[in-house]
Parts: sequence; C-alpha cells; structure tokens
Amino acid sequence: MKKAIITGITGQDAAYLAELLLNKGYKVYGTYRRTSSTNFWRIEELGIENNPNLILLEYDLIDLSSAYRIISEVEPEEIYNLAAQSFVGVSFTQPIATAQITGIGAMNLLEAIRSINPKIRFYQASTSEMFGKVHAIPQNEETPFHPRSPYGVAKLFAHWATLNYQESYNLFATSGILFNHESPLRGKEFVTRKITDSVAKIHLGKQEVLELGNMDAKRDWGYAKEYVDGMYRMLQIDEPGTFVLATNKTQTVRDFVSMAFKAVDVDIVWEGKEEKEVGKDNDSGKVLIKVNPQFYRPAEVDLLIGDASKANEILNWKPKTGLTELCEMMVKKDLERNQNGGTF
Ligand code: NDP
Ligand code: GDR
Repeated sequence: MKKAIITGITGQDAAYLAELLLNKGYKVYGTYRRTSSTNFWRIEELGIENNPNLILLEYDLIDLSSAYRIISEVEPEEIYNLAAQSFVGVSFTQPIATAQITGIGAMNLLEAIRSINPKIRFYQASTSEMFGKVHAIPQNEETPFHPRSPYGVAKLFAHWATLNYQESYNLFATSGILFNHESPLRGKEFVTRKITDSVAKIHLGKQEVLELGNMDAKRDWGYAKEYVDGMYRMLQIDEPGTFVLATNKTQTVRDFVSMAFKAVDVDIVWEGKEEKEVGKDNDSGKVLIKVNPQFYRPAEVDLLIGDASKANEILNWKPKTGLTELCEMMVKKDLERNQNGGTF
C-alpha cells in the first residue's frame, strides 16, 4: 500500500486530494495543526473522516522537528505540501507569520526529506499569485514572476526552494503553479465562497447586503476537485518539474457576483463607479451589493489567465467544469447548508 502525507488536511484541496488518494488505494496521513477547536468539517462533508486508511497527525509547518518526526514515522512515498497561510489579504497584516509558514515551512519539509529519504516525491502548492503584476497574457511556466503580496513573496521562496532542492540534491521535487480553484469546500474568506454564501443568505432573508472590495480583479477560476487530480498526476510521471494548472479563461469578480445571483433567478444591474458602485435587483431596485474599501488590498493582482498546455501535453490533464456550472454548484450547496442550520 502506497503511503502519502498531505499537509493541511483541514483545508479545501487536501480534503479532495485525500478522497482521491483513498480511492486509489493509498494510506493517507493528513496533517493538521493544533487549534482550540476542531475543524474537520470538510473531510466530514466528504464522508472520509472515519476511513481506516486516513490517519490524522498533528503537525505545524514551522516546526522543523515535527517534519523530521512525521516523515521518519510514516516513511511515505509521496508528500503533498498543501498547508499554508493561504489568504492573500491576511498576508498584508501578518507578513512575517506568512513568510514563516508559507515560505520556510516548505523548506523545513525539503530539508527533512533530503536527510531522511531523498527518494520521497514532493509536491509544492505554488500559485498564480507569484506572477502578480501582469507581464504576459496568458501566463505559463516561462512567464516572469512579480509577486504583489507577502503571500506571493513567501510562495515564490517555496517555489524556488523546491526547484533548488531538485537541482542540488536530485530530489523529485515538483512545483504546481495553480490558478484559483474553488468548490463548495472553499473557505468563506475567499471571494467566490463569500459571494455564494451571501447570495444564499440574501435569498433566504438572512442577510441584507453583500459588501466587497475590488470587483474589477480578473481571475482564472477552476474546480478544485479537478486540480487535485493534476497534483496527483505530477507525482506519477518520470521526472519532476513545474506545471501550470488553469482554465485559460478569465472573468471579473463582478461577473461572478452576477452569475451567483442568476443562480437564484435575480438579475443584477450595476450603477455608480468604484467606491460608489452598487448592484441592484433589477426587479425590486433593492441594493444588494455595495463596495467597502476595507476589502481593498495595498497592491492588487489585476489579471490572471493561465495556459495549461504543458500539463495537458505531459499529464493529459484538462479542466472540465465551467465557471457557471461551478458557481451554481456552490450556490446550491450554500442554500442547502443555510437551510439546514448554518455554514462553515
Ligand atoms: P486552505 O486555506 O483551504 O487550507 C490551508 C491549510 O493550511 C489548512 O489546513 C490550514 O489549517 C493549514 N495551515 C495553515 N497554517 C498552518 C501551519 N502553520 N501549520 C500547519 N498547517 C497550517 O487552502 P487551499 O486548500 O485552498 O489551498 C491549498 C494550498 O494551495 C495552499 O498552500 C494554497 O496557498 C495553495 N494554492 C491554493 C489555490 C486555490 O485557489 N485554492 C491556488 C494556488 C495555490 P487550519 O485549518 O488550521 O487553518
Ligand atoms: P486570491 O483569492 O487573492 O486570488 O487568492 P480571493 O478570493 O481572496 O480574491 C480574489 C479577488 O477578489 C477580490 N475581492 C475580494 N476578495 C476577498 N477575499 N474578499 C472580498 O470581499 C473581495 N472583494 C474583492 C480580491 O481583491 C482579489 O482580487 C486565492 C487563494 O486561494 C490563494 O491561496 C491562491 O494562491 C490564489 O487564489 C491563486
């Protein structure tokens, strides 16, 4: 039985990846950090929390000694480093913690792999946020990096560390540069889920207005469940490398808002500009969306659109779910959750 460690089992991607690897017959060691209250709702929603082949291990990314401990104890064939301080907004207020967790955290794992067993295959969750300021459209593995947040900077450190350990020590260390991927398991601090949860609440009369920041930002949004399959494929081929996963389509946050309201049969009309912009229900004229500058970031990533041709060619990976379908899936799930007592 193959053994894999997935860091950050309480997160969106790790939950889907654990499900995928369990279905493929792996023994999965999912790591979580100690917090005052447990946070396993995602693996519970997927119904894998009691799977005897899913073992949960306590591990904090910044604790090098724990990296040595879990790798020595588990003796895995594969490690997927999905844990991170992953919220761009918070990285501006907690830049040092973000650097330690998201940047150094990856190097801790690489160091432990190098000294315990250099044959372990390592996946690093890199991000389109490393491209940051637009230097090419679409962005691919050759596009120059220009991160625009402490999160992007920390991820770039981890990306280069991964490549450096590959070149210096011949580790099978691969970096997946993934563009935004969403799902009903997305955290509510991220904009898509914030929108779908609010649309559900507004529809059910539990919320009046949705407040957002920069709605002009354009993102390449795909479906998380398909992206974790790409991660798995990256560790099954003969050589390590760098791969972009993306849909090659881009839409604004505003488009996503309209799409989400459409899923509950509300047509939004937009009025005003920038901080004065509002979105109104076309039928009743009621204001449902307002801009709140509190959600603006000190520096923004304006436009992301990825070219995943390399992943298509080498991994035979292709995204299937379109954004409208994904958005409808998320709204439907949030309606269900809000009707049944609440959301996570
Ligand atoms: P989530 O925010 O859903 O999950 C992040 C996970 O990291 C959580 O389990 C969290 O634990 C854990 N974590 C945070 N800090 C620590 C720490 N100090 N020690 C151990 N664990 C920690 O992220 P996603 O699932 O969306 O993303 C997975 C990875 O992919 C992340 O690294 C992210 O940066 C990256 N990425 C994500 C993209 C996306 O669009 N989703 C795109 C590109 C890259 P807790 O629950 O306790 O907070
Ligand atoms: P992002 O995702 O920063 O791309 O990082 P997020 O959903 O947080 O923001 C996307 C865009 O929406 C704009 N925005 C808002 N964002 C949030 N969170 N809340 C708001 O109210 C709001 N209003 C407008 C943002 O300014 C931004 O332009 C995600 C994370 O998963 C990272 O970990 C990952 O690396 C990247 O995707 C790829």
